Amino acid sequence: SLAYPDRLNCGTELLDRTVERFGADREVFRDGEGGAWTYGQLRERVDRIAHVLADDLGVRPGNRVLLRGPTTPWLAACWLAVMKAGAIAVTVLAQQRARELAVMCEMARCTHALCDVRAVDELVKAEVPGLRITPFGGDGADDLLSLAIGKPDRYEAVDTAADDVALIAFTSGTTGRPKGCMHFHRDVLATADTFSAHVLRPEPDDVFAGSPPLGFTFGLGGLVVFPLRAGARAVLLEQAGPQQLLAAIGRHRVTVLFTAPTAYRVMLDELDKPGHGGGPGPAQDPGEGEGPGPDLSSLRRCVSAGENLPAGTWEAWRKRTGLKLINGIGATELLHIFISAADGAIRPGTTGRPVPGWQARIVGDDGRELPDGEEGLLAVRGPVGCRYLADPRQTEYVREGWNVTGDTYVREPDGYFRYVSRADDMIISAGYNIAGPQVEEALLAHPDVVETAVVGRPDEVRGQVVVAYTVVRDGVPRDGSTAAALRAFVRARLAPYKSPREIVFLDALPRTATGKLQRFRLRDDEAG
Ligand code: 3SK
Repeated sequence: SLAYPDRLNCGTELLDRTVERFGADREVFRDGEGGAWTYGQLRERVDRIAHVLADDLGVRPGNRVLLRGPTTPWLAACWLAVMKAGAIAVTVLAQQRARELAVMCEMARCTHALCDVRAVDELVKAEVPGLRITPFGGDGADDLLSLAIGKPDRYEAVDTAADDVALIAFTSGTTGRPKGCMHFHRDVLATADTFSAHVLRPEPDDVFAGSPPLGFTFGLGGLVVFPLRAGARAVLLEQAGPQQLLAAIGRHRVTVLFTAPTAYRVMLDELDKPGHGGGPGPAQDPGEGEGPGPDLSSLRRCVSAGENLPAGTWEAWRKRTGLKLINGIGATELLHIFISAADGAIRPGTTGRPVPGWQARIVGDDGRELPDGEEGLLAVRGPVGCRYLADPRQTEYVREGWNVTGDTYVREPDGYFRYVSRADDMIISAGYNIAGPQVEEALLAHPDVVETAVVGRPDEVRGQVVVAYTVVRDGVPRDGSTAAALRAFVRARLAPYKSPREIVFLDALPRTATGKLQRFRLRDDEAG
């Protein structure tokens, strides 16, 4: 069990304690250009920024400080400084627009903002009353980094309680309305001491990288909290699309990778292109005159989360790289991943088992536990709980002490949890229950399909019919013959009633800024 002292500052634990354990000279961050920071440099910069917050900007413990910018070591340093100053970091995404920012600042009652100079205009446009914005990364006299230069290089962290709020993370969710999730100092450490410690088991020599931004707790954990807790390193990439990830893995000898299933599929496509013969798995000689392709031989752990991982993607990654993807389910409400499995414990097609420290079960709509093999709602409890900022949806999410995540799952008799769908992704057609993700998985097995989202369209006769919004590879005709071929392909794999009535071709699927599919937008289109 996790026992933390009553007084605890997660910034001090992650930074100062790690320097004490491993020394100041180890590298901690590298940016996309290869600029390297040591732990000692990070501590010095964090402490100077914390002085600016407390001495110049008037930030007091408990004040809410918005943090916004692309993924850089400076943004990570600002987050740590806010922690050490005893304030509350309100993490948002660089892509979020003025109207969204205004809503979140108002909900979180932000008094201050530290904002990458390249992302300031949009925040100014949000016109948040009373918000004091300090840019960083520029060269003005009012820039945070100019202010920090004159400050002492050590700062004594505010003596926070383990259950003081450290972080407010917004989930835009897949439903469109933001919810602010409050997390304590001890919660931040608990993510590292459960999922990371037990599943990733990082070593100080590990190099972390990934696509989720620091404004998403998936990225904050994977790129800051987990590496720092282990005395390891992270590569912080401003542009972290599949191609950039492939390049960064070889260049920085990345060992632990975090991204979503879609990115693994796109990386596989890239690796299949002529000239990409690299990888630790079964050797594929590049053709004559072709380069060796990305070198993936450093990879040790590849985490897939953020959405369902189809078994086909797991198999294809294994075949191409020799590595077993680590599937996981997490939630902003619970900060990070709570069901997963690694190495020999992995069972493809399932998410895994509750991470040590967590419990999980399947419940019916009435909250009663269901037997193994029956589909129901996933309910979990553990060291981190959901605490929405004044939101009536709190009582939907937390029921009798269990966090009900909104995912439909089955627990297999051996204790593994298998994903079925988001509870609201179930399509009911002519009395049949059809899990949209199962149809998606069947379609994704077709070589012409890049992405697909399956939703129900209201239908007078059947209640709903199955419609598949689909992105096909470049050059594949988006016409009736492709649609017919795809429908036949699904019929050959699943009960015919699950096959889409219609295939709608799109250039791209609607996604949140964190990359989650927004099925509700497709469903809204269907509902007219
Ligand atoms: O999938 C998610 O929403 C998530 C959220 C936080 C941390 C990790 C994950 C995968």
